Amino acid sequence: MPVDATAPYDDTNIFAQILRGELPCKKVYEDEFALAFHDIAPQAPIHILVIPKGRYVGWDDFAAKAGEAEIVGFVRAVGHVAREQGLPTPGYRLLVNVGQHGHQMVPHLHVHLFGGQQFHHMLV
Ligand code: DGP
Repeated sequence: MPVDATAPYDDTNIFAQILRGELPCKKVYEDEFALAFHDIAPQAPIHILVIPKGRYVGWDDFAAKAGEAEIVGFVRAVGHVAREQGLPTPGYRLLVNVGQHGHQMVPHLHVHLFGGQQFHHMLV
């Protein structure tokens, strides 16, 4: 079942457990604001999830409640990962699923970074 992105943060969610080091992940980058790791079920040759370290269910509470340093730090972390993966040229795709209609399955904000292939049209 997709999550309710307006629900209170649930500290037992799988990405919270990864952040606390209770579950493993294939980490590609970490800094003060973000952790990036390979998706467990990749949908493209490169499929990385970038998550903020703060307790945000989805895009909306992140945008509303995160501090400016957190927002800037998180956005820069996504860019850093893309550069580290060699993606700015030829390009890549970012995706954020939000709530039920967005089919968000994990209630901790995550940006999907897809690359390594030619994408043709929006995923729907
Ligand atoms: P979304 O539908 O946007 O909530 O995508 C959730 C993604 O999280 C999905 O692509 C699969 C991935 N995922 C779920 N559980 C785990 C896990 O335990 N480890 C990793 N690395 N990825 C996971």
